[in-house]
This record gives sequence, structure tokens and C-alpha cells, in this order.
Amino acid sequence: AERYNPKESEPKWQGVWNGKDLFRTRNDDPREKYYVLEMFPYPSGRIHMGHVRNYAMGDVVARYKRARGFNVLHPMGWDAFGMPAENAAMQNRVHPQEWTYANIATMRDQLKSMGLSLDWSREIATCDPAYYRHQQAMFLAFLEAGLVDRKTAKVNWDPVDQTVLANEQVIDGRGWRSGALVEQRELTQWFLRITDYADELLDAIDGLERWPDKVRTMQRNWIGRSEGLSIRFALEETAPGGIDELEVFTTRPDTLYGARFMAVAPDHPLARRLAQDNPALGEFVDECKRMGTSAEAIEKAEKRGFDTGLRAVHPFDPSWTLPVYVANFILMDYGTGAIFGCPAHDQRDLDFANAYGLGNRVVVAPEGADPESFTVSDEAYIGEGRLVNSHFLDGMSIGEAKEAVASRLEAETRGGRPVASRKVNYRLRDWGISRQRYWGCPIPVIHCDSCGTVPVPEDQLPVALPEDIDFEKPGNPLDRHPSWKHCKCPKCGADARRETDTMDTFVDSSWYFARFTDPALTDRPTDKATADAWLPVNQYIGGIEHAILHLLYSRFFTRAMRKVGLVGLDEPFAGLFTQGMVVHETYKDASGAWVQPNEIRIESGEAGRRAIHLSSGAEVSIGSIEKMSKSKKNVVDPDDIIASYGADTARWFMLSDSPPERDVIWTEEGVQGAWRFVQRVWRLVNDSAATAAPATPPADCAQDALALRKATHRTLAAVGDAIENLRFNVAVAKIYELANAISATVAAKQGETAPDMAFAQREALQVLIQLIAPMMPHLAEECWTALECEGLVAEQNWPVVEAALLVEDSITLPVQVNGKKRGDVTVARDADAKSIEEAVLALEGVQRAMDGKPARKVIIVPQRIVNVVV
Ligand code: ANZ
Ligand code: ZN
Repeated sequence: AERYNPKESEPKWQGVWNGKDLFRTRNDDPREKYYVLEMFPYPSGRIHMGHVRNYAMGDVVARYKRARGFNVLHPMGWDAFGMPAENAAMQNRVHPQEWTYANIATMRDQLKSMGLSLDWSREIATCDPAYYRHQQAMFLAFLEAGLVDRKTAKVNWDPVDQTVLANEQVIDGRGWRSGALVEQRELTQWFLRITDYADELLDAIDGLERWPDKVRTMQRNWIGRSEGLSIRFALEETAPGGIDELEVFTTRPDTLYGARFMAVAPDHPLARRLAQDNPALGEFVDECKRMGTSAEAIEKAEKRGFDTGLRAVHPFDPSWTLPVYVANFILMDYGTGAIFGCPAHDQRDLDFANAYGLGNRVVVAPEGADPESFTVSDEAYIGEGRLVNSHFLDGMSIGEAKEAVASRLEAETRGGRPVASRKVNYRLRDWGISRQRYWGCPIPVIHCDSCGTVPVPEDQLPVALPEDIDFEKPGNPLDRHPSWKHCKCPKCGADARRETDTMDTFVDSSWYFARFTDPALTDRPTDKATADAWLPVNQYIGGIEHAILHLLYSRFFTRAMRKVGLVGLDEPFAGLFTQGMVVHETYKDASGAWVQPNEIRIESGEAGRRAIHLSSGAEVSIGSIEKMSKSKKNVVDPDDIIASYGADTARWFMLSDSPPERDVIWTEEGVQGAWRFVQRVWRLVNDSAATAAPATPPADCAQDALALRKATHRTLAAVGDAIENLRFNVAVAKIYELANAISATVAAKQGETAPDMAFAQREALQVLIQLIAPMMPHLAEECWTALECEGLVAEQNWPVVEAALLVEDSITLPVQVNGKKRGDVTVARDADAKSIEEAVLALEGVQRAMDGKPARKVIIVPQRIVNVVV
């Protein structure tokens, strides 16, 4: 037969599937549902290999589940709002909308060329007013349900561009375009009250059994629940502003006798008040702000402080006072923005104390250590142990001491209030969704001088983005637009202003999976019954980079939607799979410039692999394997691969080469290996297609034919299992084995083929085609046709495993003589007692042990063990 030609076959079969509307999913289909979803792409321009991997995996699951008789929902859409569109507008003077839709058109074609079994009739783009109007309606419903707040928060302000910057736009403390030092400004912003659900979101993580442990841990840490004690320290003398105490949050009240200092955040009210009269402190506070207030910035920075001269009184000893510092490593928005520092048992406190000569005192020593000689110098002791140097706490465990301190201070009062109270703190913050950007979903509220903030009435939704905008000047184009923001107050009719902030694009992606269940619905975001019927997504697949924010926001959003009656469940994703990255070798020429993979060819010789520059013929050095990135030029364009080898080859290689959660190294050799397998399957099918085969298994099956049938059914069972568990590389390995087994029988039987073997071969080939179909759907259709099978592979049920063929022919049993193991016997699995006994007594080891004596009894425990009693 001729070589398989994907260039002809792939578009042809895509047309056939399309013509039959094979992947359109109906909501009224009575079969059991299965919802498989891959994280929808941002329309950046072109698809990359990461997309190919992600969507190839999802498609295997979709096609497999369809063959298993499920009503499969496998939709696709576009996470289409976001900054890159605005950047493109600024750099290339193209409208964000035009840029976005052009990218969508390109990427849609690319995805279609992959032959994915998607229901394109459900396609959505989050920048479409038909989508975001519902998001606005939901925002208003959340507002009414008390899930939305408006409060001030800090933003990054670029003083030159006069604009708010996203965190990613701040590079080393400077604006990415202007290079100006970024300032922190307070702005009024909209927040979603995710913290209302902190406990619920945390507790429910335990139930997410089909999520990777790693992701579950990351979510737990992000929510960051910590139980501790809030303690009020009196100030020795009342500070300016009448401040006479300092409240701290601690998770280690047991270490109270190890306290050496107090510290407050640079924007703590005490620091702010003191700075009014103290320019040097004011300067220090400003400096801290410039350093940035992100957790990473604080983690990295050298620990620095400013001694206020105030002193705080130790709660257990009125004669013991501690210096109060303003310190750059204390965050205002955690706990109370103030701490007591215990250098011996906290690394940051130790670094700080060492820098300022504050010393330390060990109060927890490891079990059995000599408290006198156990000291700390550069490394804090944060392990378990018993309390020392701590008066009434001495000898207690950390847990006991925490309890003892808490109950004692809770019982004490000052000014009529307890000195301490138990408190739970969360790292999780409310979700600030305001963005001062054009290309996002407008927040549907109106500001009126007399009525305050007024929701846009439902019948005026969507609040659509104006199209006539310019990006010539810095700042938010919505704010600058000559007319858009001017409107009438819906309540009093007076002149009013629209909110010009748009929503964080994470809002768009927090509910798209629910919208897919009924994307054409015009009057509501979702139909509750329909959404509940489809959700949760059975299998969600995407990158680990979304392990925290996207997944947590979606989990919160589902609960918020439940609260306003849009869905009836809590958890959106029952199963989550995070795939690894696609990585590639890097290449550099003699001048040190990066060279693209398509500019070289690889030669493998005695001396190993060498890379040769195609145009110059010069050798190029092969560098490390890195994530595909434009900067290192190690990107392989899926279009090029599909053009030269076809989508099936690309899909097959993606799935075959490594476990799906690990990185896959894209290599030309690997692609060629996949390509050879495509051709091999095609030849195998064509070489045997002509053999006439009986439709039912012949009564007598010879050994070789039976062996092939067993191989077929074993593979069938194993591949089904592997796909169910997303072990695609295992499935591929099993399929290779079956192909080898078929090849061997074809090679062995030149010429005439007996009916039993003809049957076995035909069965094996059909199963092989069905097994490769989820991964290489086009090749599978072409082979199916070549075998003159009926219909399309894409419409077939998954083949049924004949359980009898999975049974091993023989079984090996351990053999004991008088209870002592003397050997093993291998017999037919269905061998009768007499033949087992004969085989056992013939064993050399058994005969030696019996030493010529007769067997009194031979006990056979079926399928388990044989015992000879002498
Ligand atoms: C005294 C102490 C002694 C502490 C010790 C730790 C070890 P988590 O677990 O993250 O909740 N802390 C409290 N508020 C802070 C803030 N706003 N900025 C920076 N650090 C703050 O951490 C709680 C611990 O972090 C608290 O317990 C406090 O230091 C510090 F041996 O109090 B600890
Ligand atoms: Zn009004």
C-alpha cells in the first residue's frame, strides 16, 4: 500500500465528523453524563505545544468516554480579556477587540487542525457582551447577597504614566514602560468576599480526592489558617495620639519568656503617628514602602528596623520592658500588624536581633538537651521540645505551654478587657477585582453624588465597552473617554458617572465551565437544573501554574453562585489533572546566539548527537533542555509539525513519551519515531486487509491464534485501565506491544492463513484501531475504512473484553513437604487434583525431602499452595 498521507486524510475526516455533527452534545441526551474540560486558552496569537499536549490529553478522555457510552461534554472557548490585548493596542495601534478576534480565528483553525472532538457549537469568548453581561448580572446578584465590598486598598501607581500597574508590570520596583519608581496609592476598589468562605474552602479540600496532593497542599497554604493568640502589651508610657498599648498576633505564645523586642509594620497606626513628629522615622517608613509590600519582596529584603524609643511591658512581669521597633518585615495586613519578637525560635526575629544587638534567650530545648548548653546563634530553633527558662512553663511541651499562656492571659483583664484572646488568622485576603483597564468586563455600577453607588438596572445590561477608544495617552481609556462614563443615576435621574474599573480577568474564568452547560441562554448566566446535571466537571486538565488562584477563585465562585441560586453544588471540579510542560533542547551558534530547532538538523553518530546548522553547515552547540520560550528560541511551532507529520503524529508523540504529569522533552527523533509508528500501523492494516476472516471465532483455536487473541484482550483491558487513570504513556506502550504481536503473526504466516488465525488477526487489528482512535483519530478512521469495517471509529462502542481470554493458561504453586517449602510447580490453571499430585511428586526437591518415604496425603489448596504430608 501507499504511505499514509495525513495531509489528505486529516482534513477529510475532520470534514466527515463535522458533517455528521458527531461531537455536538445535547442536554436532553438520556445517557450518563461525562464532562471533560481543558483549561481554555488565552488568545495570545497562536497555539503552542503546551496547548497541543493539554488538548490531546483531554481529547483522549473525551473520545474514550464517548466510546464507553457516556454523553460527553467537551467544549472550548477563549479567556479573551486581558492586558496583552491592550499592550498590542499601544504598541501596534490595533484595537484590542480586533487583535483578540483575529487571534481567536487563527487559534480556532489551529485547534480544528488537531482533530479535537470538541462541541464547537458551545464556543464562548469572555470578551463577548453575550458572555460578560451575565457576569455583570452575577456581580449585581453577589452585591445584593452581601458578597461584594467596596473598600480602599493599595495599588501600584506609576507616577510618570499616571496609571495603576498590575503586579506583573512592576519590575524591580519600577514601572515596566516608564521605568519610574512605583508608588503605593490607596484607591477605592471592589472586593469579592472570598474570606467568608475561608473555612469552607479549606475543609472541602479533604474531599477533593481526585486532585493532585500538591495542588491541595498549595491551596491549604494559600488559605493559610493559623490558630494563635492576640495579646495586648501595655506601653510603658502613653505614646503620642494617646496610644497606650500594642496588640500582637502570635502563633507561639509558649515563647513569651523568650521575647526580646516588639515590632510594628511601617504603616501601622503607631508608626504613622510617630512619623508625624519624627522626620527620620518618616524617611524610614517611605523607604520601606518603596521596597514593595509583596510577601516575596519582604522575604528577600534585609531585615531592618527603626527604634521608636518606646518600651512595651511584658505581660508576665511589670518590671520587664521591651524596645518597640518599626520593622520592614512586618506586614500591616496580617494579624494585627505587630509582633513580639522571639529571636531564639524564629529565624526572621533572630536575623533582626543579631543585626541590632538584641540578643536571644532559648525557651524551648529539644527533649533531653541540657538547657544550660543549648544555645542559638545564627539559626533559630523551631523544632519540638520542652520549655526552659520560662518560670511556670518550665518542663511543659510546646502545646501545653501555649495552652497555659493562653488561659492565664485570657483570665487577666486590663481596662475591663481580657489581656489576650484566642484568634484564628487567615493568609487569604478578600479578592480585589478592580482593574483600571479597558479590556475587561465593566463593573456595572453608577456613582451618583446624592445616591452613592447604584447598581445598573438589570434591563440595562450589558454595560458594554465603548469601541471608540484611544491608547495614545497613559491611564485607563474608559476614564478618559469623552462620553462613556457620563450617565443618569438610575435612582434619582441626576447626572452620574459610570464605574470605570473593569473586573480582574480571573473573574471571567471563574465560571466559564458553568456557562458551557448552556451557553446560548440569554436571560440568565446558567440554568440551575442544567448546570447541576453537568457539573461538577468530571475531569479538568490544565497547567500547574493555575494551582492556586484560578482553581480557588472557581471554587469560591461556585459557592457564590450557589448562594444566589445559579447552581446547586459547591465544588466545580471533581477530578483535576495538572500536566507537565513541553521542554526542548536549546542551541547556540559559535557567536553565542540562540538558534531555532528548525534551523538545524541532528546527526547521531559514534560520538553522540551533533547539531548542524542547515544553512551554513557549521556545528551548533547543544545546550540545556528548557521550557519552550521565545527568548531561548527553542520553540517548535505546532503548525510546522502538523504540516510535516500531521496532527496524529504530534498527538501520539505528546502522549507517548513521558508520564503526563511530568515534563515532556520534544525531540525531532521522538516525532520521527511516532511518524514511523503511524506508517507501521497503516502497513499492518493494509497487509492484512485482504485476508478474508470469519465473523465469529472458529470453534477450535490453535495455540498461536489463541495467543494472539489473548494478547489482544489483555491489551484492551490494560489500555482501558490506563486511560481511565490518565496514564497515557502506559496506554501507548501497551499498544506498541499489541502491534508487535500482530506483526509477528503476520510475518510468521506467509501465504495461507487458517480461519482461526484470520479471525484472531482481524480481531486484533480492529481492536488496535479502536485503541489508537482516541489518540490518533484520523489514522484510525482511515484504517477502519481500509478494513472495510462499518461506520466510523468515532461512532463505535469501546470493544468488550472477553474475560476468559484474560485468564493465564498456567499457574505456579508453591509446594511444601511437611510444612516446609521445597519447590514450585507449574500446572495448567484448570488442572485436576490428580495431575497436580503427579507433577508435585515428580519434583526433584520434593523427592529429596520425602527421602523415599511414601506420601501419606497431598493437600491441594486450589490456586494457592500444595502440601505433601509424609
Ligand atoms: C512570636 C513568635 C515566636 C512567633 C516564635 C513565631 C515564632 P503564621 O504561622 O504565618 O500565622 N507575625 C504575626 N503577624 C505578623 C505580621 N503582620 N507580619 C510579620 N510577621 C507576623 O505566623 C504567625 C507568626 O508570624 C506570629 O507568631 C508572629 O511571630 C509573626 F518563636 O509571634 B510569632
Ligand atoms: Zn442618584
